[in-house]
Amino acid sequence: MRVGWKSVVVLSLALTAPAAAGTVRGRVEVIEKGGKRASDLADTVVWVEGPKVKPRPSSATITMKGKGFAPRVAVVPVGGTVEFPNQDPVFHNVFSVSGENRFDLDLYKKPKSGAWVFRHPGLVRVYCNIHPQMSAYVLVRDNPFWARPSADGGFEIPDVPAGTWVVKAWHERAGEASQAVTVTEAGVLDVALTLDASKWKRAPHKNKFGQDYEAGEKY
Ligand SMILES: [Cu+2]
Repeated sequence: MRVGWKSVVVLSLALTAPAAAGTVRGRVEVIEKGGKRASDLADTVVWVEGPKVKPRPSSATITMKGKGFAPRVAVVPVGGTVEFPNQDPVFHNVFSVSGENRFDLDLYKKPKSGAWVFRHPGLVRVYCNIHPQMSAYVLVRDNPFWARPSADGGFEIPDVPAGTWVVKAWHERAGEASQAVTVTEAGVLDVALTLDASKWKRAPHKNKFGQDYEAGEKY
């Protein structure tokens, strides 16, 4: 029997139909000094590593105000822009030396602003070259499967393709925790990640030239 072009179209549609996907749901906890659970998980991020799905374009804004960054943690997809407006009456110099995502926006204040397009997945540590106490983080992801947990640590990431992946959680004072999951249409609903911030100590960082900040600037 001759296969008409219509059958070929139907067959190829079937082959390219979206693969099965499920929800990844769970809870993150951050353990503070003395073994207490942190009550504020706002600056925690959870994501799924592995699925090759292009993230939707999006951007973020981190404002410099009162010699600090707000918010202190932003997540953008690869190719996403972060705007860094300066609302202080003094100059700031946003920079990072985090691998391929290194950048330097030089000195500016209002009405000038600065922005950077992040092109490589990973965690980017953002500082100001004038004020060592200023720090923020940009997490750059190569797929759309990330979430910010709610205050109680609960999170839900929908539409994760079926397959075996790694769920990761991050907090600036605890680093990363991870768990392998196998996602099916039924989802994975019991991910439990513990981030240990109990051993964290504030450590000075270098300026954009790789040198210590001048004495007198507080951390
Ligand atoms: Cu500054």
